[in-house]
Amino acid sequence: MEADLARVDMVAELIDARIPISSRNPDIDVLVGKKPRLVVLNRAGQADSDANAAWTDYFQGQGMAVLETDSKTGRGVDRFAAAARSLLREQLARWQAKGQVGRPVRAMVVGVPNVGKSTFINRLARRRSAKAEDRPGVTRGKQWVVVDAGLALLDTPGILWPRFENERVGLHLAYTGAVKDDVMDVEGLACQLMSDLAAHYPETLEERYRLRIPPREEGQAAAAFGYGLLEAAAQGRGMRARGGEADTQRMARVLLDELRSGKLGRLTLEFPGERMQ
Ligand SMILES: Nc1nc2c(ncn2[C@@H]2O[C@H](COP(=O)(O)OP(=O)(O)OP(=O)(O)O)[C@@H](O)[C@H]2O)c(=O)[nH]1
Ligand SMILES: [Mg+2]
Repeated sequence: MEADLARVDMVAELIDARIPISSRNPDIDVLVGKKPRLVVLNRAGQADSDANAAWTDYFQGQGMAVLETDSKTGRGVDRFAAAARSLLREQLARWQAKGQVGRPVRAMVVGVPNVGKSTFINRLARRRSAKAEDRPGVTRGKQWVVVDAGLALLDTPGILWPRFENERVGLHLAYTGAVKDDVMDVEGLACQLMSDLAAHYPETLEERYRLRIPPREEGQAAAAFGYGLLEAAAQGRGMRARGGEADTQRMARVLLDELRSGKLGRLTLEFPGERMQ
C-alpha cells in the first residue's frame, strides 16, 4: 500500500456503513499520512439511515470528507467525482498553474474484503471492469480502471489486519462477510449475532423469526443466550435435524445469509463515540 500511495493523488477509504469502526484499518491514518482521503460509507442502503447521518457528521467533525454510497444500486456514487475534485482543489490548481490541464486524478480504493471496492469502481466506470462477487477475497491483484479522461481508480485486494483490536471487531467483520466463513465456526458466530440483534434490534428479530426474546439471565454468556434464540428460530422455521432436535446449524447459515442479503432490514451495529469491547 505504501508503494502505491506514492503513485496516487488521493485515497478512497471504503468502510462498511453497518460497522464503521470495525471496518476501518486501525493504522489507516498513519498509512495514508498527508495524502488527501475521502471516507466512503458504502453499503449505506443496508445500514440504518439515522446512523449513516450520525457517522457522516462524525467524520466531518474530524475534518474528513465523507460520501454515503450504495454501490449495488449506485446511490451516491455519482457524487464521487465532484467530492474528489473538491478534496483536491489545491492540487488541481497547482497542476493548472503548471499547464498540466486535463491531467487525470488517480485514486486508490482501499478497504476490508467484501466491502464493495470493485463494485464501487464498476459503478463509477459504468461497466464491469473489476471482478466483484458476494464473498471476501475476490480481487487478488491490483488493477487500474480508467473511469474517464479525468479519473482513474486503482482497485486493490481487501485487507484484514493481522490482529483484531478485540473480539467484537472480529465478530462484526465476520457477520458482515469480510472474513471467509470456512475459517469460522458458523454456529458459534450466529449465536453471537443473535445476542447482538436481541440487544440492538429486538423487534426485528422477534418479527422475522416469530420468537419471544426471554430476559437474559444474570451472568449468562452471550453465546449461550444466543444459542437459545437460534434454537427458537430454528423451531419457528420448522428446521429439524436427524434426531428431531432443532437444526441450529442450518438456522445459523440462514441467519447470516439473511443479515448479509438485507432480509433483516437496514441495521447498524456500531455508533459514533462507542468504545469497542
Ligand atoms: N447491498 C449492497 N451490496 C453491495 C454494495 N457494494 C457491494 N455490494 C455487494 O457486495 C459483494 C462484494 O462486492 P465486491 O465489490 O466484490 O467487494 P470488494 O471490496 O471488491 O471485495 P474483495 O475484492 O474481496 O476485497 C458483491 O456481491 C456486491 O454486489 C452496497 O453498497 N450495497
Ligand atoms: Mg474486489
